[in-house]
Amino acid sequence: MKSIIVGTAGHIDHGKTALVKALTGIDADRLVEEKRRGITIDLGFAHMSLPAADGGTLLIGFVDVPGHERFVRNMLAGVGGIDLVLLVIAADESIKPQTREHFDILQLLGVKRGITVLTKSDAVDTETLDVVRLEVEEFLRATFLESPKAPIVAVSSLTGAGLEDLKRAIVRAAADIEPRDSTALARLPIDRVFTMKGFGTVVTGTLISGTIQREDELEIFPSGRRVRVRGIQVHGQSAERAAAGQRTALNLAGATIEDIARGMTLATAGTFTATRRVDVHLRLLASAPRILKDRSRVHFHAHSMEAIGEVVFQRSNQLNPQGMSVAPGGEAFARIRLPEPVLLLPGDRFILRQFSPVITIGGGVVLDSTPLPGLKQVTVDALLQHAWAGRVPEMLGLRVARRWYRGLTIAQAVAETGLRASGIQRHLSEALAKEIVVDFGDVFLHSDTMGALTMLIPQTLAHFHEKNPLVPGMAKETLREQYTLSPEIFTAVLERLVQQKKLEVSGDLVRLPGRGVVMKDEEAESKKRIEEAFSTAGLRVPALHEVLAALKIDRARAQKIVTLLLRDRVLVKVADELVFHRSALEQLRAQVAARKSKSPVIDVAAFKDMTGVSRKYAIPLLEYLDRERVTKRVGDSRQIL
Ligand SMILES: Nc1nc2c(ncn2[C@@H]2O[C@H](COP(=O)(O)OP(=O)(O)OP(=O)(O)O)[C@@H](O)[C@H]2O)c(=O)[nH]1
Ligand SMILES: [Mg+2]
Repeated sequence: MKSIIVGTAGHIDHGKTALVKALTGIDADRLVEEKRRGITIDLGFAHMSLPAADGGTLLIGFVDVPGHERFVRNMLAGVGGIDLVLLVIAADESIKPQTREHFDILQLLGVKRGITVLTKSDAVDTETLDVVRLEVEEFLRATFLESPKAPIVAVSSLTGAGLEDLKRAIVRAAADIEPRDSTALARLPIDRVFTMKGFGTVVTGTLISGTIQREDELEIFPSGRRVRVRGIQVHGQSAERAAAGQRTALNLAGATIEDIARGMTLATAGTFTATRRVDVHLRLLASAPRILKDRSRVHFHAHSMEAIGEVVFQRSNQLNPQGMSVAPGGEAFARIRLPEPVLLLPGDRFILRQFSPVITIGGGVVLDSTPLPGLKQVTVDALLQHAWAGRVPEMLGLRVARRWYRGLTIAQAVAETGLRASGIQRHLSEALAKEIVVDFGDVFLHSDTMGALTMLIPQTLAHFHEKNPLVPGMAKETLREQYTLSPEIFTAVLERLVQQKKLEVSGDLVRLPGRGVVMKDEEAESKKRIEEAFSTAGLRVPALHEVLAALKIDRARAQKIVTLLLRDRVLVKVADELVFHRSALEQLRAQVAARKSKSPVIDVAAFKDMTGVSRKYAIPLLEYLDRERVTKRVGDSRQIL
């Protein structure tokens, strides 16, 4: 069983709705106003099945669109998901303005297949029909609807003439239609929302990719609301699942009609993010009335959504070197800024309509719906070129490269491309084999980034050693934070650098090979002496400058050793030029604490008695104890805490 979506297109009153009814028996004009005025205002839907060319069944969902120029925006909301178009041209009127506009839209949307239907054949004589046929052939030359590749069929919905020919043509065309990818992540652009008695909220749309099953959890974009699929209908029949390429109605739990509107998208939950910026390739129709200037406001239509967007041309791309405008018939890479986030993915088509008066002026394809801020123009251009040329592995490689130190997670790659994780792996397999891209668990890092890191990290360490000659190494965490690396990538990069003997790791420290630890003999000796001088002195410490003066090494090196001892808290600075060994201060604390039970208060005289130090040392030591909250000053005495 194959499912396809057939859309109508063409000028007002040319017989689109009558044709759908003649084929399916269903009147797609469902609104009271449509019936009263005899015109289509909004999208209409119908369905039928035909025996397929291969003996199976062909399920056909019809999307009938309005021809009135005022309702082109409704036409646009429905035409996005179609596989085959019936371009309807009334034999008694031939080509009219919306024949052209709809046909432009079909080409801009990249619709690949179609049949031209000359309706109302009963209303004209054979000569007229032949003339119209010639006119139409001329109009369609060198397009996807060129005859005879795409047939032209004359019909009358009134008499039924030609309808069987048309059905045969549809079946033949359907055989060549590539089925949409039902294994991809699901996306359903919503074109209708309503409540149904006994069911609640129902949405409809053309499932453009993936499969939706009953009880699936889906996410509404852009709101992010999660809903559950209570029931599914495909072509008016209840079903367990809907697959890509089917007109789908879903009964949803978890949302009311106030939460949902045409233009929103239902998609696989927890996977995508909506965006306000899309990088695109756009084309301006040769018939566009004027040049499209940078920062023009336009009506932007994609799938069933529409918004007012701003076009900003990419500054330095080869397609429009001036970067400031595009002439009718021209093309360019551009960024579209949107007022509200929407869910769009690379490959999605869009239409641009002039801000005012509203006419179709162009369209194109989304190349990147997650442009990152602050990238160089060359990086942006390269990505757009690869995406535009359909070079998926290169495009993915650049997506990895532009994430620089942070790398690209598989989840991000899926969200950015709409590809499944397995597809990402497959497209990157060659780059991984050649180590152009390196894979750390769930994160991809580009070899350029790897190269930069393996060069820069040793430089950072060299700089560190130069500034801290007596420190054995740089703290790993400090180094990692400096490069904002994830723990996994950091560990892997360090491992690689260790293998290459570009650095050494010891405990929590990283250092250049042979650096940091080796203290020259004289320095090690001096360090020992300083420590000894203070540890043996207890609280009656010598003056620091005297200790240093007695050493063999010069003053600057001696001072560095003191800094190191202070950093490691072997020595503690209590006041300027007054340094104690840690053990002496610990003993003092114990002494003070032991005294508390006897007398909770101590004055300077008692302190001097207890410790045997002079007043010169007693005051700074007591102030130190106050700071350490061992004692608290009360008048001239201290309370022991
Ligand atoms: N004689 C004749 N009249 C037709 C035929 N098909 C449609 N009509 C008439 O043409 C008028 C318009 O037909 P519709 O099917 O509503 O036209 P449409 O293209 O759907 O119009 P919009 O949706 O408003 O763009 C109606 O009055 C139909 O009865 C046909 O094959 N022969
Ligand atoms: Mg109609």
